[in-house]
Amino acid sequence: MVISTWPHGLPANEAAWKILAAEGRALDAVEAGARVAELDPTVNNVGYGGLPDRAGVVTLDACIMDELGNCGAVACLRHFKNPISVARRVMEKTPHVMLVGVGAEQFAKAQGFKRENLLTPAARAAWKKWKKENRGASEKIDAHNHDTIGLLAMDHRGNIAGACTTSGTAWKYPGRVGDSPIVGAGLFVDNEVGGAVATGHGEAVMKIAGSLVIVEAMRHGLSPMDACREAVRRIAARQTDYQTFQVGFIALNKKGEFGAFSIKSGFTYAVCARGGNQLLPAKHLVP
Ligand code: SD4
Repeated sequence: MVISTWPHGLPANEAAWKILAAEGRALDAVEAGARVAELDPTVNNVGYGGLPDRAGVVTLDACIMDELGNCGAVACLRHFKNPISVARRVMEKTPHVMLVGVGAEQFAKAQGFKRENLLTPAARAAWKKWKKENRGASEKIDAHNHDTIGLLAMDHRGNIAGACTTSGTAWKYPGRVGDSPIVGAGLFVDNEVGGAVATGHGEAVMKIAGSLVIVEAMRHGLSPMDACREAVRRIAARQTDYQTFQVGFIALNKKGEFGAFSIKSGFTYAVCARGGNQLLPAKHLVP
């Protein structure tokens, strides 16, 4: 099975499912699913078509994790449409876990990835409008400005892998990196237990190492949904402004049970298994 964040999880799940149904590996499935959202210019918080930073530059963050506990990540990557695949190469072809900025771009180029312009006319127009309105600080991620994709898949061997990819918050400070490429924050997988992925206001997720909290809570017996609820509870307990932003988590355990929880209403996730592919609303803490 495969689960993923937001409505664009549906087409992503389809791509992942093709691999899972053919008895492929969970790692290949989550990469294929993430690439669908990255290449879709209408998904404006991921990959090509993502909204830029305050200087008008699109910078991407991604990480991927396999069933053996291997992981790879890129952060603040410009010019490459599929950061998830670059992250996988970091995992498979280097002794490192994460490459950032210019170094990550040089690595991507050396690995044969094509350098491209990521700023679509629509994203550029949105940036110009933001500049003109001079709204100042980066926007917090709320109901209307999100759509990072995170995926968790379990293959026919029962192995779990995960992927998370984003262009981060719109109008962020140049150089800002969120939770999505940080192993333990935006994504964590422990094949003994399960996996978790985060979406929403990344700073809030990083402060509690959100995905790790969820996997550890599942290790101690919580259901995927209760584990996601526990991570949201920690954010609400420690961050007094939690009602001003959105965070959503999804999780999958070794039994194939899944769940999600968010701070506010409006967070949906896509669940695909043999019976079909459907979008479900997550339970939430506040209306
Ligand atoms: C970030 N968590 O960079 C990401 C953004 C996101 O839906 O999830 N948007 O903070």
